[in-house]
Amino acid sequence: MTYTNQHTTLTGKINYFINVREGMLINYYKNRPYLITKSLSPENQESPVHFLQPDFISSEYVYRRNHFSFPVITPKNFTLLINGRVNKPLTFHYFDLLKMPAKTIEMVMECAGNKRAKFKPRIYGEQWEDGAITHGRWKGIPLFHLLSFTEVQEEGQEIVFEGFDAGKQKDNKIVPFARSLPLQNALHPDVLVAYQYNDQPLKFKHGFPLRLVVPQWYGMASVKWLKRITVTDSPFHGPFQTIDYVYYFKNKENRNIPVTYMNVNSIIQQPLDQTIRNKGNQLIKGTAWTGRGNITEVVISFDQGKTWRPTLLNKSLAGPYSWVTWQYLWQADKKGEYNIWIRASDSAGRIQPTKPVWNKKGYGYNAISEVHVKIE
Ligand SMILES: Nc1nc2c(c(=O)[nH]1)N[C@H]1C(S)=C(S)[C@@H](COP(=O)(O)O)O[C@H]1N2
Ligand SMILES: [Mo]
Repeated sequence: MTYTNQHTTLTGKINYFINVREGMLINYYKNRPYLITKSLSPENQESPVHFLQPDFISSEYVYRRNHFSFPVITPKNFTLLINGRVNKPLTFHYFDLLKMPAKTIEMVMECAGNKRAKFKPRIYGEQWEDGAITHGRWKGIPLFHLLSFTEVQEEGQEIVFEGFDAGKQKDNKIVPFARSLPLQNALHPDVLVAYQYNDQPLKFKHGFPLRLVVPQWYGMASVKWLKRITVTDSPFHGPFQTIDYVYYFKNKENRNIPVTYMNVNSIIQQPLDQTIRNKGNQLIKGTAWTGRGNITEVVISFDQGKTWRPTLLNKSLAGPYSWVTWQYLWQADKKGEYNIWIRASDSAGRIQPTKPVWNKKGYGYNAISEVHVKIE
């Protein structure tokens, strides 16, 4: 009897405890975004699009794109060597860089493979949906400023950026993650050796202590965990710009083009593909961005592109590399199923195409954005 009582009480207590605890956990996790895992080793995760609504995406929700496992960072990794075709090779220490005159830029960083999952026929590679993108505030030292100390020689043609991470190629050769920029691009005053994101030191997974940031280019140019910067007098042929990050266009010989600037693009963040249970006004909203000039127009269609109406652009983010948010108030008075299309244009005269430009490795997807909605 006593035993049963005790047992009942204990079970009750345990149940009570489990319920309370679960309740707390449910409350805690209920509205908490998670990254969507594509692979864990190397780590590749994207952000759910409806969590990309703030203008400055906090680090924990920023997509993660890695080619290798993470490097081990020790105090000796806090130095950055600049060598090659320079008059004075120099090693800069992280703490010296923090004291130099810095620049802050607001910009979009998007993976070249963002939206790859939408290509038909399907393409091998990480199946990114819409969330391999972030918008934030990076602070760092303009690269040209560091190069003014080392002095670039006349023969200098390209600048190679090497990260501390490395791994095996198909042929078993170990290569670091390294990419180059033509000298004239590298000297652009907004190309930064960055040490902060959204006013915080970079997070380890996003390149701490130092990463390059290259506005307007797809994310592969923004090399993380910077180890060495080398000025070369000949083109660099590393695998991340000869095998990967090249547009191989089908049926067009000799048309392999390096992946550089971002295409004009957009996402719809509200509504998603969903059923809406009350008719009436619906707010449709999202963002748009480009790697050339700025966004001039975002239009919406409910009839597969036969007619388009303007959306309202919010350009409160004034930065030349910022995304814009757009919105449209839709009077959804009739029940039914709808395809909502969104199409952005930029000042360089580019428009999101109706059909994506299929390429073998699946880069630069920017066809019209689309959601399917049912009004009940
Ligand atoms: N060292 C290093 N830098 C890198 C990469 C990498 O794998 N290693 N990936 C690149 C790619 S393809 C992208 S899209 C961005 C992703 O940056 P994030 O992981 O901080 O979002 O970093 C770039 N820089
Ligand atoms: Mo990327």
